[in-house]
Amino acid sequence: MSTSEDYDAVREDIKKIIPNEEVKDGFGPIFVRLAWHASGTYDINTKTGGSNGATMRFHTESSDAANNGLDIARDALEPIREKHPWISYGDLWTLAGVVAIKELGGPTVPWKPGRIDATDESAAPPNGRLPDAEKDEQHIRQVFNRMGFNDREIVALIGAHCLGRCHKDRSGYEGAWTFTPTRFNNQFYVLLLSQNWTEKVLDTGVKQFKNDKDTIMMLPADYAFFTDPEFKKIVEEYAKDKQAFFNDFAAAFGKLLELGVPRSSDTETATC
Ligand code: CCH
Repeated sequence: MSTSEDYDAVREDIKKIIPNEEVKDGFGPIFVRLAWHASGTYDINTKTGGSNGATMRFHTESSDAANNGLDIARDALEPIREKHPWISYGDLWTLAGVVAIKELGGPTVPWKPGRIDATDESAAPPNGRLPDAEKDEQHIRQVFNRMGFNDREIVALIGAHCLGRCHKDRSGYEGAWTFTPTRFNNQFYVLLLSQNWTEKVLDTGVKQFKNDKDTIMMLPADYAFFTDPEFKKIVEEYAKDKQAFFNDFAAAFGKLLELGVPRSSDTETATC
């Protein structure tokens, strides 16, 4: 039985590899994306998908176009798994996201171990469950409602786009959302409201939004948080109140990582 000291040792090892001179933005942002994509396949109706099982180890899920580039995060974590072979991949990937948020200046996200790795591909959810960056607010609500999130939680979660960037060779999109892509803050909301966003078509034919100086970007799906009046109200609140964002983000991200994780009363108390 692993103790909380064992998990602390894993946390320390994750912290050590997050800053990396050779990797743009280090590994923090991509660890957050890995934790989210491992969890965001959950379907509340069929109770399938989610981080339990770590099914992104299998071809079906790793080859979903939405997961392009996440092999970089999984490979970076592999030496930590080799050093601590008792930890499940599901726990390691979600913990890496939580540690990254904290290391980059964000809130403490509640996290519990207990994910059990699936042994074969049959546990993997079908492709296409993650949100499509090209789409609008109707699609976003559909996808996040399927996971069990309401408007306020959806707006809080998208604030993670303060971190990292889009890579042309991974998603087809290009650029960072903020001027501080290695700091967890409420700049996604501040910039969404304060910059003048216009359409930009990349040479690949992909459409995104740029600010006047073309130094930062928004995806069409991000821009929907500006145009949808209900989303926008919450965006305005988080742009003004960083603490409200941090509190709501920590709760929503913690909930995301728990989706589909079996909990008995025993593991329920083994918080970490
Ligand atoms: Fe995201 N995200 N995301 N995202 N995402 C991308 C990158 C990151 C969408 C699309 C994209 C969330 C929600 C959405 C991160 C965290 C979260 C990319 C670029 C696309 C496209 C990938 C690339 O090219 O490398 C869409 C659409 C939605 C919802 O509608 C949520 C929720 C979270 C976490 C809570 C992070 C972090 C990144 C940066 C990764 C990096 O490598 O820098």
